[in-house]
Amino acid sequence: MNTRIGLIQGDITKMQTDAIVNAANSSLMGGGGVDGAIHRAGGPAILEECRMIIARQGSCKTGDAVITTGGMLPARYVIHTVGPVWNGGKKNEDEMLANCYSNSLKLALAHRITTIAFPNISTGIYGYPKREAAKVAVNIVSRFLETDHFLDKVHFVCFDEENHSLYKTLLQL
Ligand code: AR6
Repeated sequence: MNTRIGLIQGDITKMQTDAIVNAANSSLMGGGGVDGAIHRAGGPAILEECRMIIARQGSCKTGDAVITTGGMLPARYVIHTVGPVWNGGKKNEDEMLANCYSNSLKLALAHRITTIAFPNISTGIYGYPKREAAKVAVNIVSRFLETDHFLDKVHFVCFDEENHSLYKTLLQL
């Protein structure tokens, strides 16, 4: 059990952390699932900044992360990352998913963010098996925290009971 990792079942848009992470797509133009919920709750400022990012750098690649304001959300920032679409497991999905978490955490540190909340990236519309995704997420975040001493708390926010129970077991809570 790592006291710098928290587990919550609920809606990530309600999190009062410095940043919340969005499971976006490479266009950064919004979508369904958690992406839709974040844009709805955060308002148009987020989409406006996403547009500027796309104009500057082009699309956001799988595993990469970018940062915008949180708009009307309680969180100050939204870190948008693009998870892999599940393709059977032999297309480097695990590495790309791990990159989502580590690149989001690196970006958080660059902005002096100390509290951050992650959804279960790729486990909805993108079809990544929940158990496999949870193992990747817990491993990479735990490893990251071994060498980082700046972050206070990383929350995993699970929307559904199945993910919540998988994380509970993996985190030994
Ligand atoms: N708070 C926390 N978690 C949530 C919420 C919420 N409000 N709503 C859904 N989830 P998904 P993906 C969970 O489909 O699989 C979008 O259209 C959900 O139960 O949101 O990475 C994007 O634009 C699931 O466990 O993201 C992309 O096109 C997890 O969030 C595509 O979907 C991720 O599910 C990304 O697919």
